[in-house]
Amino acid sequence: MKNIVILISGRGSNMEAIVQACAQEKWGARIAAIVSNKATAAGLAFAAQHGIDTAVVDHKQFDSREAFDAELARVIDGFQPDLVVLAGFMRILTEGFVRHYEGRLLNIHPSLLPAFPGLHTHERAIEAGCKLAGATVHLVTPELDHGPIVIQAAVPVLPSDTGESLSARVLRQEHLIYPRAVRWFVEDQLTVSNGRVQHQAGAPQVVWAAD
Ligand code: NHR
Ligand code: GAR
Repeated sequence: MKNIVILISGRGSNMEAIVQACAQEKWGARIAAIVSNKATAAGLAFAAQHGIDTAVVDHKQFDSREAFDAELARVIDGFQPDLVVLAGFMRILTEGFVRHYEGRLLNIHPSLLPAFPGLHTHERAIEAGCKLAGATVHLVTPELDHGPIVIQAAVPVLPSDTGESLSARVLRQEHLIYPRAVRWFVEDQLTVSNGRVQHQAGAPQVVWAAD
């Protein structure tokens, strides 16, 4: 049984999608804990209701990123993770933290990377006149939003879109691709070479969504 630890900062809808897929599809894995940097994160209540261990490491209690990341890693390691999943986790992680979890740290980013790393991706895609937007699941490397890409979903940007309407369209696809990527990882179906991730049996690593 592999242990998955999920890091959140807020709503936790991607975390919910992973928890539900893990149970429904009977993965050979368990969600060992949900860890948040914010005590008020709504996702913590969902986790507790589902009998999943939770922990809070409040970044505001630390005077450096290194000190926060050291405590975060200590708490995570207490759950003996095979995989650490960033799901709407909003703190940039230090190189030391990322190296500690190298090859077993996944993130979902709400853009078609390498376009729009960082924050406010939907507003930036609309502002740039993009006709396509989407989400990317990638392995985390020290350079923000630059790690090897596991799967991407693409959606149209409509002329009437606001950041809110576009983020809702992208989020529906996030809930599809993130559980799929996590399942591939825990079932050892991914190979990484030269910074590229391949599904060993050739499962499609792109999702096209019209709506
Ligand atoms: N850390 C590393 N080293 N590499 C990545 O690829 C990371 C990471 C930490 C988080 C998620 C990420 C995203 O998908 C992620 C990927 C937070 C920020 C940010 O600017 C940027 C990207 C991501 C997450 N955070 C501010 C900070 O000062 C705080 C913003 C806030 O609290 O709202 O850390 O987009
Ligand atoms: C998701 O859209 C995720 O891709 C994004 O925040 C949202 C979290 O929603 N992540 C980032 O922007 C990381 N910087 P959720 O808490 O409901 O999963």
